[in-house]
Order: sequence, then C-alpha cells, then structure tokens
Amino acid sequence: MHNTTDITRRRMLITASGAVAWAGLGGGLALADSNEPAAKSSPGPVSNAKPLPPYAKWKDADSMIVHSANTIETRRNAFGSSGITPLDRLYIRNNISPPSEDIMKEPDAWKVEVSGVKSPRSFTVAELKSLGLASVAVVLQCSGNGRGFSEHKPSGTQWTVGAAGCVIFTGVPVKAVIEAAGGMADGMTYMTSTGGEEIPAGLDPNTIMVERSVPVSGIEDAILAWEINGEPLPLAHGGPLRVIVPGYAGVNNVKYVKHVAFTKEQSPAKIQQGSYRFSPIGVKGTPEFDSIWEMDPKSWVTLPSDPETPVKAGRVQISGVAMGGMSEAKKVEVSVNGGKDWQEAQLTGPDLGKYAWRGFVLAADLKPGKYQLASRVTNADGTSQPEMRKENNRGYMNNSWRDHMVAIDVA
Ligand SMILES: Nc1nc2c(c(=O)[nH]1)N[C@H]1C(S)=C(S)[C@@H](COP(=O)(O)O)O[C@H]1N2
Ligand SMILES: [Mo]
Repeated sequence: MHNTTDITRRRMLITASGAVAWAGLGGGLALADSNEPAAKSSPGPVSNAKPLPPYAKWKDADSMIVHSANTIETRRNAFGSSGITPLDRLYIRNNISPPSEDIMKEPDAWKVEVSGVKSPRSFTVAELKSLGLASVAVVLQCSGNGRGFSEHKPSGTQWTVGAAGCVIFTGVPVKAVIEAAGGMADGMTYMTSTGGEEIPAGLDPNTIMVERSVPVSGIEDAILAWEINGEPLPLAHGGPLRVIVPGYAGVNNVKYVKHVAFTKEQSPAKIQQGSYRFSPIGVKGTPEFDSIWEMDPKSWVTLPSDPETPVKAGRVQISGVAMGGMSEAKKVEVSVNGGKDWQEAQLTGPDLGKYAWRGFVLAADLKPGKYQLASRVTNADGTSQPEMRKENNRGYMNNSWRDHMVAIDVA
C-alpha cells in the first residue's frame, strides 16, 4: 500500500545517501540517479520508546528495540562478534502472552506428553535428562525478520535485522525420546508440538494456540532443550522445555512445549493452517501455499552501522553475520558501493556447524564519503543470498541483500 508520503520519503532517502564514493576497487560511483532503493538505516542508539516487559527485564535495554511486550529485537550493532549472541541481547517473539513465571519454579518437574508413538506417555524434564544429551548451535530467526524492509508494508512487527540470534541449545535428541516411547507409530509424517500457554476459557483453541507441525524429515537433528548458552532455559526463551528444529524458522521452535505428537496431518491450529504461509501479496494464507519451515542463506553487515556516527576515514573493518540456512555458510562477499562491486570477506570466529552463523570481516580503505554496505553469503549447497526478496503477503523470510544494506558516512 504505497502512498505519496512513503514514496516522497523514499526519494529523499535515496538523495540523502545517493552519492557513493569508494576507494578500493577504483573510482567514485554515483548512485544518485539510480532507481534502486537506498539502504535503509536501522534505528540508531536512541533510548527505547517502550520499556522492557517484566518477564524480559534482564535483557540489556540499550541493545534492544522494544516493539511491544511480545516483540523485542536486537539492535544491528549489538550482536557482538563472537558468533554467539549473548542471552541478554537475544530477541524475543511471543505470538500470545507467555505463561506465568510459576512454571519455572520446578523446571525438572515440567511434563511433556508424547503421542503418535507405539507407547504414548509423558516425560518429566528430569526423565528426559536421563535419555540422552546433545548440544546444537542454531540460528534462531523469526520468519518476519526483515519484514520492515518490504515495500508493501505487510502487517505484523516491522522487524529489521534483529529478530535473529545464534545460540547453543542443549537437551535430548528427539530421536532418543521417540525410542524411549517405543518408536514412532506407523505412517506418521509430521511432528506437531504444542506450546504451554494458557488458552483463555471460551476461545476456540485452534484460533490462538501455538501448535506447529514440521515434516518428520526435518527432525533428524531436533532436540528438546532445557539449556541455552550454558544456562537454564529462561521462560522468555521457552523454559522449562523447548523444541528446537535446527535450520527451521523461529515459529517451529515451540516454547514451553507440553505435547509432542507424531501425526499424519498438520495441526488444525490457525498458526499452522493460515499463518506462516507463502501466499502472494494480497492473498490470505491457506494450506495450499508452502509453510514456513526451512530457512534460506542470509547475511547482513552489523558494523559499522550507525548512520548517526560518522566512521573515521582509513582502514575500516566491515563485519557482520552470515548463515547458510540448511547447509553451512561457505563464502561471504561484501560491497561498499551498494552491490556494484564485491570482494570476498574472511570468515571469522569458530565454525559451530551448519545451523550456526559465522562472523565475517572485510578490511576496506575508505575515503571520506557515503557508502552503502552490503553482504551476500553463499552456502555449501551453492545457493547464494539473492538481490531481491521473494515477495509474499506477510513479508516472510526476507533475505534480500539489497534490502539489508546499510548506509554509512565516512569523515
Ligand atoms: N509456545 C510458543 N512457542 C513459540 C512462540 C510462541 O508464541 N509460543 N513464538 C514462535 C516464534 S514466531 C518465534 S520467532 C520464536 C521466538 O523465540 P524467542 O522468543 O526465544 O526468540 O519462538 C517461537 N515459538
Ligand atoms: Mo516468529
């Protein structure tokens, strides 16, 4: 839904950051007469308009953008450079209000029901802890991350880059749980997990409950997790117990999970049937459209990224994060002139496996001027981050490198 104000604002943005000079691959390059949208800057280090909600008070307020009590993102410059996102800076996304903190009083006593197996039963977290142990580094990313860059203004939180983080979850392999329950029942094709939120009386649970199905082909590396980055999983991130389906978008990682069912059909819940579907712009989501499951390769520059603070001319370390989606991030290229020329960046930090992200860095000699920093990752399967987003009604899974550029001033 364009209106004149929006278009005017975009034009002004282009003019403001239009003149691009680049020392490195030669020559000053002007983007001023280009029709391509300029990099959108992420919010600067301003004070939060909204305070952190009580259940998330322990987050580092200066690192977060609070959209609402249930939608809190990490600032572009606050991911850190170690490859792992500190817990107090990890984004939060709740579709409905989280359960009471009371469920964290005795986390080992939390029960999860397991059905669609040969011997359906429930397990306490304490029992799960005796079945097996696995740690996996994953990119946890909301499928709406990057929605804020969509031109058609999809409904939902206007996330920029910060509805994502790379964290290490520890728990029990789902396969070990299936085995302890006698094996999966015949003919099951989905793992359907139900969140532990309380459903207000009188409401049809299907309209509100967080219940997600993923194909059983996707659960090879899935775990039921009780620990994150070496700490007990807090309520805000799904404690006492959470489903982690590595490589799959955020919504499939059901928090405070109370039921894991192996099913023949996908959940009848609205969040499965209607939401999180790749429907064309203007078309409501329905089961005929693909569900939001596997993530795509994606990267973005994190530093420097503050449009308010000019960067000192000279050698600048341009760094960021790069994920491969379902295979590891293999190569990252960086551009300082809005994607006209690219140079290969160096991968930094530890290789934490295919589901994690890698840091990257490119040293560039920058003369005073305006620059548009872009990055583009290619994964081990040979899939590269695209220039343009795959348009869809709700603005899901935006991994366009052009949308994720950042404009900086060098002085
Ligand atoms: N039970 C439950 N699980 C949930 C959600 C929720 O609202 N309830 N939100 C999902 C969505 S949309 C995302 S992006 C991630 C967010 O995880 P985080 O809050 O730990 O960052 O959790 C997913 N799992
Ligand atoms: Mo999400």
